[in-house]
Amino acid sequence: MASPAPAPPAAAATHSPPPRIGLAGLATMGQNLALNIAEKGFPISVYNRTAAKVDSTLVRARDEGALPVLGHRDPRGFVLSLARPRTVVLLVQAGPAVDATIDALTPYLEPGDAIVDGGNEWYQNTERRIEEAAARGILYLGMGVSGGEEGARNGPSLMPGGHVDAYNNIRDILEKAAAQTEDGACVTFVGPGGAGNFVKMVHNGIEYGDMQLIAEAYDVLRRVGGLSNSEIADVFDEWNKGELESFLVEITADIFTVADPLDGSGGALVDKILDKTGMKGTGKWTVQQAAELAVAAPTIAASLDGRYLSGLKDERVAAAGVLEEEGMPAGLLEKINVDKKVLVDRVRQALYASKICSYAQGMNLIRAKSVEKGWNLNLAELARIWKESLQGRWCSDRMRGDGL
Ligand code: NBP
Repeated sequence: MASPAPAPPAAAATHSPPPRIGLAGLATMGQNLALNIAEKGFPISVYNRTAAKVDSTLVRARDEGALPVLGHRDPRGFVLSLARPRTVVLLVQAGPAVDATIDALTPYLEPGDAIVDGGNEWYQNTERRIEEAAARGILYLGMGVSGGEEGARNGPSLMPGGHVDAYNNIRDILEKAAAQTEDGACVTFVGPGGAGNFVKMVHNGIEYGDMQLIAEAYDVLRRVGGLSNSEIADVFDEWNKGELESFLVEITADIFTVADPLDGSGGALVDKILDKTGMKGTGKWTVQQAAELAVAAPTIAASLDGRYLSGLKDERVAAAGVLEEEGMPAGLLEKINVDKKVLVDRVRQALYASKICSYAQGMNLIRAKSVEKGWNLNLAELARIWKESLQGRWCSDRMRGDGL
């Protein structure tokens, strides 16, 4: 086996002019966003608590076109490598890791410098940190980053909120790094305080709803319509050419064509996947906020319930046995006679209508929070910057690892 290419030196010699921006936290998201920014022509300093990720970032920067990435193994050298006013983007695990990273970097930051947390942070943590940073004269942004690994590398949707001057300092960089659409770059200054994180949280909640709706559409086609996997692949492929066109519908079509590599008889992989899922938390926060603000978000709430129920696998298997004993055999629905063509069209229309309802629920929640907090959020601008990922190709979490 070939040995991996040696890493370039961790701290490349000084770059002229010094980078305006640095990024701390080089796991999936940070590494890809740093390479994206460098590729757009902005030199960037990078740092990670564990030095191995600095090395792997430098190897990628070299291999992906000698990109202007400068590696640092210590927080001081990292911060001092930046031109003032400095901007340090954090992409570490949300919660205590963000506080730990801020503590490590802050002693070297000066008034007028800025911290930009790009994680999926609870908006109140951002509001606390804005105040703590302000006490030292440091600007702060909480910036939702959507698009997963692929988006971070090639064009995410960015939802910065907090101190507008921190945004203006790097606006040109963010506009180049973000996904591009015919309606502009998928970034806008969302609003003050924790607005950026709140909007990203609801955006993730909407995606929970989208996934549940697609799963239910599949279930009806399969159980009621009796469609085979290859017929369902064709249906989703066709839907992806119309108003339902989206990354999620596209990958749904694809999964039905994948054979299980461990099944010699060529069975489909989709039928071997355990119907049990978990979550990371943004959907739960969304539903909690909806309840707090007395906003109806039934699609997002149902998607959360679907996930909770999916976790009760043993109970569901036991219940199926009881129902069978009582004369309700599995597959009962498959005995219903339906016109497949009519069913497919009705499910398509239902899916489209439900998606519109789901997005409306999310927007309504954002509007209610905006009123409560006095954020004055521009909902049309939010729809614009989500255009590449959620809808059609609304710019966001391409479901590849956000762990929604
Ligand atoms: P993770 O959320 O897996 O976090 C790993 C990073 O956090 C590593 O750089 C790690 O450093 C650092 N870290 C931890 Br853990 N504890 C630390 C501490 N006490 N001090 C300093 N650094 C610490 O990374 P990710 O998946 O790239 O996500 C980053 C953020 O972006 C998260 O908030 C996530 O929710 C959000 N997000 C992720 C995605 C996605 O697709 N993954 C999409 C959109 C948003 P180490 O290397 O030294 O352990």
